[in-house]
Amino acid sequence: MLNRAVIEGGALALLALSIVAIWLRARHEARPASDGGYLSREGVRFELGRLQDEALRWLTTTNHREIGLLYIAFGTVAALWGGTDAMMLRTELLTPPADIWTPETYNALFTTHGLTMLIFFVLPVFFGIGNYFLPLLIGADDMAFPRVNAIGFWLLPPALLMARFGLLVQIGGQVLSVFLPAERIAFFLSLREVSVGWTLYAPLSVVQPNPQIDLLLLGLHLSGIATTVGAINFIATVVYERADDVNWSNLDIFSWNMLVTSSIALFAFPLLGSALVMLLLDRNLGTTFFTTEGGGPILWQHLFWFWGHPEVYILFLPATGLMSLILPKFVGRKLFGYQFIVYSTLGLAVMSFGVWAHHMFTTSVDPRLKASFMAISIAIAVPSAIKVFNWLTTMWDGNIRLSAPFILCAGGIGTFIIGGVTGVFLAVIPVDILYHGTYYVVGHFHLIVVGIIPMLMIASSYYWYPILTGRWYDRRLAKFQSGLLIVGAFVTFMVLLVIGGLGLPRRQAIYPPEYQLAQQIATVGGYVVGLSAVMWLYNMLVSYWRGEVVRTTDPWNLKATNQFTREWQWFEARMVEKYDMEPAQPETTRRSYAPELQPMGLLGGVGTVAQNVYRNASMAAVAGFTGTFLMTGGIGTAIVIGVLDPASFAEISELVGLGTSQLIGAVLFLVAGTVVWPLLFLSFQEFLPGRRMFETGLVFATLVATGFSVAFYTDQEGLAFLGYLAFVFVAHWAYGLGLAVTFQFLRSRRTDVGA
Ligand code: HEM
Ligand SMILES: [Cu+2]
Repeated sequence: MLNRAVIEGGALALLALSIVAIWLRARHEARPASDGGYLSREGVRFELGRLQDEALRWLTTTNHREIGLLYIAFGTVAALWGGTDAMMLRTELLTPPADIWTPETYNALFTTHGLTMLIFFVLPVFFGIGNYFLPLLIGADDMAFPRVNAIGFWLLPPALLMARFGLLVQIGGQVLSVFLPAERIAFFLSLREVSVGWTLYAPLSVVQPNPQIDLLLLGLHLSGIATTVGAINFIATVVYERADDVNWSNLDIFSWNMLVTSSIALFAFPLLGSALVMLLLDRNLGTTFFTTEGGGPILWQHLFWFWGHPEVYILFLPATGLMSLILPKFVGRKLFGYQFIVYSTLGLAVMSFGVWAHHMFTTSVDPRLKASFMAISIAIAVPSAIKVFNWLTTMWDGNIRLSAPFILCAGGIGTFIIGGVTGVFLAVIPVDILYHGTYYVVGHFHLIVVGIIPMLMIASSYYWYPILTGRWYDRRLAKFQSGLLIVGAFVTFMVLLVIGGLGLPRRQAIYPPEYQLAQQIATVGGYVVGLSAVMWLYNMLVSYWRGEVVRTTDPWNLKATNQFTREWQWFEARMVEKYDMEPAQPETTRRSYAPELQPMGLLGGVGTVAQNVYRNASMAAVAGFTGTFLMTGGIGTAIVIGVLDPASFAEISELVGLGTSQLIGAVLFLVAGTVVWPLLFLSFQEFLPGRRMFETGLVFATLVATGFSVAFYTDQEGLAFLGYLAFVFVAHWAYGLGLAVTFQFLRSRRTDVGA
């Protein structure tokens, strides 16, 4: 067995040293010494003095951009620390027995890994990005309360140190043990890292004697205060500090998301704080909130998840905000469905408080209550899906620029779709009872927390690098790094979904040998993710000194598509003032893709769709009838030759609660084909530029057919299966083309009449 403190301390020290070395070297090469000689004594003193000044400046700053950078640096340190834990976890899993660390150490690793990443990495980085860019995006001079802002940040480092004091003490103990006999440093060997799991479930967290648990609770409490303080500041800034021309209907989506995330945090974190205090009291003063004879261990789970589920949306929403902000810039189209995205964000915020018990489906909570949590948990997928569809539609027919930020956006959407859909499965009680204790859950949430979340953080770091530093990052390295991150994340967590589906329990250092190959693949994937993170850091550090200098005020050529948003306008003004640059002039502009000059107001999008539906209802009915008629031929033939089982129609009527009747099912199917789908098709088609009806019809039909073929599948095999697929798709294509042709025809007649 290896000593955890030695390995982890050594790894972190090596990492820190390399960072310093790379930074110094890059800086040195950027500014060759004039004489190549040694610094004179005066020079040394001067350098020291400068260092002091710099340190003082960073310790006392209240400037929102500097505090933003501090947050980001802090979050990055936490990510490296939590990431080292993760690498150690995955290394242990290379072999079935617990042969590198003891099972106890393994438990400590996954506990601190989870807490460090969720609490000290994700939100601090998003608060950092928010601090830097939100005031620029809304035209504010600074955050509403600059000093409170600084306090909010400076509470975090002591919180992290407290939470991870166990490891620090152990590392200290290992260093001292070189000089001192073991009995003199007994204290240093007594604290251990917490090993009760990141969810701190009672009764284990109450009865385990390790005093580090108390320190951890205090550290988490402090971080909760820091978060609350920061959240209040964001809310006040967005509400009160907006420039005159920024209103609720043209507030950028990132600021919307920071506002909503902060609001969720404001309601959720006090609960965590109270729960932590109660646990502290139980541990130290003999209260019985969470003991069996008192409130019971389940009470802890309620309190914890009442914070815990909203917390996952707190972490996730800023990433979606960045996506909605960055993606349009790289496809040259304005964000599709601004209003829908805002509403879905607000919807998520409310709903996120009504689903917490889906983490408790295997406890003794009353089944009738569980059913309502199941319903809301399934429903919460709707606002998430709205976002995804809006992003996809934003990309539709766009002018895609294959640069690193775009690659990461695409990867983020991909990981989020799989992470989200697996969550919907888990929201179904019987499914969750099977998978709750398995790697499936680990796969589900990591596809989000190692998917869209870090991907969008990194995408924004590249996208805004010119603003941050006035230089370009290494663009080839960045593309490579983005690809690695996406591949690594998919390999690792898809494998975990599979072995979880096969039933392998999570949180175990030891596992049956037949899973070894899968675990090894996941570990290699994990290393790839780690490698890509280090590459990102290298790129950020070295490019700061050696990156190509940005020589235009519009580095992403955003003016060409009328997307030169406020933060870039700020950048331009600064470059003009500081370096006498000329404001960039685009060679061409494309108005059709530009954001509307006159925003429609928050209700505009909903109104447009409603109007659209109303105006086109009769046209939709005719086209729907034609399409459905054509489709019925294909489906009917499939039933007659026996490759499609008509019994599946009964499930439709069952689904809407009308009993198992094939006839009712078939009627509903036809009604949907005649009315619902054509209207949907029309409302979307209105928004698609170019209006290429036939392609749109085919794509639309293919999507519907895919859903149909999954829903109606009844174990056909071999030739029958092929026949089934062929008929389903051909029938739907006939439907899609029928819709498109009819629409085209009716439209042309309409304009004829008009002329
Ligand atoms: C489509 C929306 C989502 C649904 C329906 C959903 C559903 C679920 C369910 C039912 C569980 C409980 C599984 C179990 O423990 O048996 C779960 C676990 C989890 N989810 Fe999600 N989820 C969604 C989105 C997210 C997002 C966006 C995140 C992260 C930012 C996330 C992070 C987590 C985490 C961390 C856990 C595991 C907690 C643990 O350690 O037990 N989920 N999810
Ligand atoms: Cu949840």
